[in-house]
Amino acid sequence: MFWFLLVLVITILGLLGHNFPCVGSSPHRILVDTDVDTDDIIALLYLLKLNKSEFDLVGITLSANAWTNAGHGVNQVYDLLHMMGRDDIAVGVGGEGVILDDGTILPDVGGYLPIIDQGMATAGGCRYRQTIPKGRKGLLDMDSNYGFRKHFLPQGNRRYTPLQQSTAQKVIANKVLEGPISIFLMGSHTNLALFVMSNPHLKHNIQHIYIMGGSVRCPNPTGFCGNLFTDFTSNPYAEFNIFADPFAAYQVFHSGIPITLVPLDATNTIPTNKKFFETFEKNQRTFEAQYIFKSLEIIRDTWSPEVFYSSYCMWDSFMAGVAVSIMKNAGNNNNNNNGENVFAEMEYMNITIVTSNEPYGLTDASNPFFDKQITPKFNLTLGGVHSGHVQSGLNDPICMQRRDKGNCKDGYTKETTGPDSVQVLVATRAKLNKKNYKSELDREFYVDILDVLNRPEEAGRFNLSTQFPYYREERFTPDLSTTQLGKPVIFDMDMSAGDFLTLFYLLKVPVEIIDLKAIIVSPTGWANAATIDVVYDLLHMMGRDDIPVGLGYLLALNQSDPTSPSVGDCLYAKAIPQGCGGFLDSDTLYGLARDLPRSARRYIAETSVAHGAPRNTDSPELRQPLALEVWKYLTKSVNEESKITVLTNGPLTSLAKIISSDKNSTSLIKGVYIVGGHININKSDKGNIFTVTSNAYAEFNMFLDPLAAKAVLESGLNITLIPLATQRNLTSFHMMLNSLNSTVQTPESQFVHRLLDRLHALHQDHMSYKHVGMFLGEIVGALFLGGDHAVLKPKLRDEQVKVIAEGSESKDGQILIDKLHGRRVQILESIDSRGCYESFASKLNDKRQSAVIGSFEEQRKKWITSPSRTLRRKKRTTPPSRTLRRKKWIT
Ligand SMILES: *[C@@H]1O[C@H](CO)[C@@H](O)[C@H](O)[C@H]1NC(C)=O
Ligand SMILES: *[C@@H]1O[C@H](CO)[C@@H](O)[C@H](O)[C@H]1NC(C)=O
Ligand SMILES: *[C@@H]1O[C@H](CO)[C@@H](O)[C@H](O)[C@H]1NC(C)=O
Ligand SMILES: *[C@@H]1O[C@H](CO)[C@@H](O)[C@H](O)[C@H]1NC(C)=O
Ligand SMILES: *[C@@H]1O[C@H](CO)[C@@H](O)[C@H](O)[C@H]1NC(C)=O
Ligand SMILES: *[C@@H]1O[C@H](CO)[C@@H](O)[C@H](O)[C@H]1NC(C)=O
Ligand SMILES: *[C@@H]1O[C@H](CO)[C@@H](O)[C@H](O)[C@H]1NC(C)=O
Ligand SMILES: *[C@@H]1O[C@H](CO)[C@@H](O)[C@H](O)[C@H]1NC(C)=O
Ligand SMILES: *[C@@H]1O[C@H](CO)[C@@H](O)[C@H](O)[C@H]1NC(C)=O
Ligand SMILES: [Ca+2]
Ligand SMILES: [Ca+2]
Repeated sequence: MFWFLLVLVITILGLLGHNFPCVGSSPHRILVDTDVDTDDIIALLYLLKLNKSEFDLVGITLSANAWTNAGHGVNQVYDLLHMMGRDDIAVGVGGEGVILDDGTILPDVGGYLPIIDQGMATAGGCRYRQTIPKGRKGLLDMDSNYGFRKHFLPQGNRRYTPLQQSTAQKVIANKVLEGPISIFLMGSHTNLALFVMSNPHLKHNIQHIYIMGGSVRCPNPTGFCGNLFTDFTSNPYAEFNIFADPFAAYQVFHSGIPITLVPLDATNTIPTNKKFFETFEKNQRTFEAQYIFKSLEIIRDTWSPEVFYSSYCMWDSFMAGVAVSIMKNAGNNNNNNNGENVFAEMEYMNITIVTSNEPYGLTDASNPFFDKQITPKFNLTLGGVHSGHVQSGLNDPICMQRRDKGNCKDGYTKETTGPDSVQVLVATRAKLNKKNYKSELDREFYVDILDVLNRPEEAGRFNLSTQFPYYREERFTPDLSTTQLGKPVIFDMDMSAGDFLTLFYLLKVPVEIIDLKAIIVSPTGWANAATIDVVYDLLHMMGRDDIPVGLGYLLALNQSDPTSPSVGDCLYAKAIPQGCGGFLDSDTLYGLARDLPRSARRYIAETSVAHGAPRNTDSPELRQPLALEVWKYLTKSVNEESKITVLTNGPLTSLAKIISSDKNSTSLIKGVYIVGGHININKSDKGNIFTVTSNAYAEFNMFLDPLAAKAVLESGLNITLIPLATQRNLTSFHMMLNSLNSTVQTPESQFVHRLLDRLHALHQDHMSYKHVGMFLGEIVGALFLGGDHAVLKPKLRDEQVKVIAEGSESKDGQILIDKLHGRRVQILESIDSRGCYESFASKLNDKRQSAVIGSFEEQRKKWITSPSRTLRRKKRTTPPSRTLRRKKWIT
């Protein structure tokens, strides 16, 4: 009864709101769907600063199939909201739902993939996404907001937690059900399209959709209509937000819901020009203004300033301004059909979204809506606008028929008349500043945004360093001057869960046995590049801020584009799920990364002219070193006795690149321990690539970069392979947890215990986590390298092997025994699992070489307590057995 009444009340309220929008003076409710680029952050902060009784931002959902990686994006949004005192705003991302072959959309589809490629999993190709750089000026910079996010934003309690995170679909549904709402789209349209396609009965509650995206009337100042700067040669028409999922955009535009579009046509007329930038520099009276200005400053300094001033435009923020002004003018009568507003000239245009290229009705292998389908997916019409050739990638030959100009138009917001067009209100240019003669800023919106961001009302409460009264950045390094150091080792990791377990272990092996010289991260595996910050934090916790961390290559060999090397295909990387158990979880270390203390070291886009930047940034010395630079630096001091041992726990991309770019490198490497590879002994002995069913016998670390595996194998290096069969001896969460559960514990063993506990629970609870057991075996390489062989009882054999790397998805990464042409390697045939669990646990529980700062919680306490008191307490609790003495620098 209660529920019935509640539903009735909500329904009545909904109806009232819908039919009589003039009732009372309730605020305009807004939901933002964002890809968390810097300009989205500006737009979000702008909206959060508005008078809440006029504009109420009620929900934020993340569009995670283009310019942001879900785990990094969602935590950045949580931190932004915490700064603004708005922990109440619902945030949605991802979801594990699927779309069936017949077009049935099951609830909670994650939106990680464009609708055309969405099937039964969150793993999948990168047809459109491949135009986005994975590294600098791309996902790495968005995920970290150029490195400035970790430096500035406070940390609150909200964060991504596996299986507890609200999904985008749920948040949209809840907010739409609660009453009339306007939706602002600032990224791809996937989330909203999925919502309207599966909930047509709720459309009436969406009053209006405001969109930043598209490019209608050509050309823009670059000479092209679109902005696919990495892919003009195949598609000069599209703009990124629409291109990320043209079919979704089509669904949104043709949904019947009123639409206002702010395309590049308009945003090109409001760049972040020099005058605006300099005025902004002098006007940073709030934390949010500071955050935005400093972000823009790094962007300017890492781009060339001329390019920045002319082409870094106000995209999403301008849309937000125009939308809010239109809503304000509509007033309570909701009557502003011509979109009167103070910031932009508006015009009605009839447009459509191009989702496939003429001639239609041709089902080549490019179009999964029709290809191999008995009835086309979603009952689409054969011969209709969705049935032509769909751009398949950067070098799609069909898109490059004309010399030096591409002819594919996927994602083009094309002006057209006829039955397939929709009438849309379009912003054509930014209005000049007529009102405010005193201001030197020549656009109305320039004045407004600085005014809004600097308002004392609804201002941010703190940044990271003002959140805590005794905040300081420290660096911990051990004093090893009198220690006889052991074997020099480089650890090359892809930041999978098992690699973090491995790293903890390596740091616990006495430095007299293993001297961990450097870490190389290879972001061609289970985690995205920005996760390098988790590595920095772990090292900080363990008092090892002295260990250099080099960022490896972002694309597997032969995957990068010959003309735009920063982007490329994902033939192999597409095997990693985007959602649960995949990137989302690795990037956040299953939600636990934020429990590590925060290191002062971090990825940062800052750089200097000496390293190829157009100008020196504020702190060029903070620049993120690359894998090859770390390698060069280490090998300067290598001699015959101190040759380096390499342990790889991921794809071999970085190692292969190092070998090929430094011919002397092989003579400096003593041996390589490779965790990975599968040698099947019979048909039923399968590999572990569970997402690529056609390839039954490969193992991930080989498959993710087969050419690199081949290059390393054939390099003549002394290789020990720790294959899947041996790793698979370690699959018991129970035994591992039990061995760690001793009366003596260290902060690191507690952390590892929590991580394993969580993996174990997820493994039991949810289909999407069935594979996580395989991460346990990743520690075997380090154990073999640093552990006691009497306990581990390793058995080795020699074998001649080769790895398949032919560009064939169904065979690549498989290892074959070949007595004639194979390379001789040592294979770790078996290792005692009990010995492994015990060695691992006893090292982690060892009080020596233990954490210098146990957790973020401990760091937080230190930052809210006066330093003199902290020192007294520290003295009492420091165990005398610690061999690593601590040195601190306060920077
Ligand atoms: C916010 O808007 C309401 C209603 O229009 C008004 O009463 C109030 O004074 C405004 N607050 C501020 C700080 O402008
Ligand atoms: C945080 O805010 C304080 C006070 O405004 C400022 O001095 C400091 O520079 C800010 N921190 C950063 C990293 O910008
Ligand atoms: C758009 O189409 C409508 C009919 O669908 C037509 O009345 C109108 O004139 C068209 N507008 C433009 C700008 O072509
Ligand atoms: C496709 O059409 C058939 C028959 O008209 C209908 O039963 C089915 O629900 C439709 N499927 C979708 C996804 O619209
Ligand atoms: C790299 O890929 C291209 C096709 O994109 C192929 O022709 C070439 O053989 C590949 N190279 C290697 C070494 O596999
Ligand atoms: C390789 O070693 C040779 C001889 O030691 C040296 O002359 C040469 O400079 C080295 N090359 C590189 C790239 O370090
Ligand atoms: C390779 O390294 C192993 C120890 O890691 C050693 O026993 C073996 O002799 C080395 N092989 C060669 C050819 O150097
Ligand atoms: C750890 O040990 C304690 C006491 O010995 C026990 O209560 C607890 O259940 C154990 N936890 C696990 C995960 O085995
Ligand atoms: C697995 O571990 C057991 C001991 O727990 C050992 O007897 C066996 O040889 C190991 N097998 C492999 C393949 O490592
Ligand atoms: Ca955006
Ligand atoms: Ca790994």
